Amino acid sequence: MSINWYPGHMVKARREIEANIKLVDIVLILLDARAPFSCRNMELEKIADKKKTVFVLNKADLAIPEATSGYLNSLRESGCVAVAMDSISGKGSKDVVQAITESYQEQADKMLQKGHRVRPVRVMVTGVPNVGKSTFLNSLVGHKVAETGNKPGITRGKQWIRIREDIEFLDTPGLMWPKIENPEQGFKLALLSIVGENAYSEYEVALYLLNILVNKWPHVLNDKFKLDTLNMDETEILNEIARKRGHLVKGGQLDIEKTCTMLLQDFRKGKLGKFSLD
Ligand SMILES: Nc1nc2c(ncn2[C@@H]2O[C@H](COP(=O)(O)OP(=O)(O)OP(=O)(O)O)[C@@H](O)[C@H]2O)c(=O)[nH]1
Ligand SMILES: [Mg+2]
Repeated sequence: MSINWYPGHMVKARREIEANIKLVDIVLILLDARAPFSCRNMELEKIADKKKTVFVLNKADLAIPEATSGYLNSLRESGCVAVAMDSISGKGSKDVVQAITESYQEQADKMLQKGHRVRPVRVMVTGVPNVGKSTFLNSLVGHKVAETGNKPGITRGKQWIRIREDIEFLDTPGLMWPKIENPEQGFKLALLSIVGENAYSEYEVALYLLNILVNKWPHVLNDKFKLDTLNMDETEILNEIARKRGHLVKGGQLDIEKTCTMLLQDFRKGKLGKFSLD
């Protein structure tokens, strides 16, 4: 077991989410489209369950589209509302807005029946670290909202950001802690930078990456690193990539550390292609 994950802030994060959920009608749960099921935290979903929830598979641009469709279908079959989004380009934002307004419809109808005016729907964003919560919020709002947040001294409770006449977002996204149930999930979360780099060794995560590439996407190794054969184990592949890339330390030995860092960076930036891991 090489993922040492002790989420010390879990209790504080949970309390914060519990408090904020009381203020909203809808909770958006952001998941990484490349491994949405590995990002889920059922304990926190149970808290969110008191409200309507919408799953947003973010970073869809980095995932294999067919796999994303499959994940969406499986979430929908289990009764969830789920959409995909690329927060860098904004692709999918219309689907997000539609999912929000549809999820609010029942509540809005009740207000009308009682003769009340329908107030804007209030929404909060939650998700594991690095899943793109801030980017998502900025993308929907259309400008950086960090500056509008509560600065020290002028805090007067929560700030709301109006993204349309009928939708308001809570300014601070709720941080959810991933719950690691098994080593495989831990490796995926490390690969996606969802657990911090202190929790794992880059070497082991790089070996995990090479293992899934060999088994599922061997062409990536051939295309990107010009390996002539994959008839060797992952540590040998790693050496071979270091050799091909000329990663050397003084004295001419292979700089495996540098190769691991490069591999993980390239994967995370999408330079090795699109991947779906769940
Ligand atoms: N390709 C791609 N990158 C994204 C997307 N959304 C966010 N990112 C990138 O993912 C990284 C993390 O994004 P943030 O918005 O800071 O994530 P966060 O969830 O707010 O992170 P924390 O506040 O640290 O928990 C940044 O480098 C973003 O540019 C997306 O839809 N596609
Ligand atoms: Mg953030």
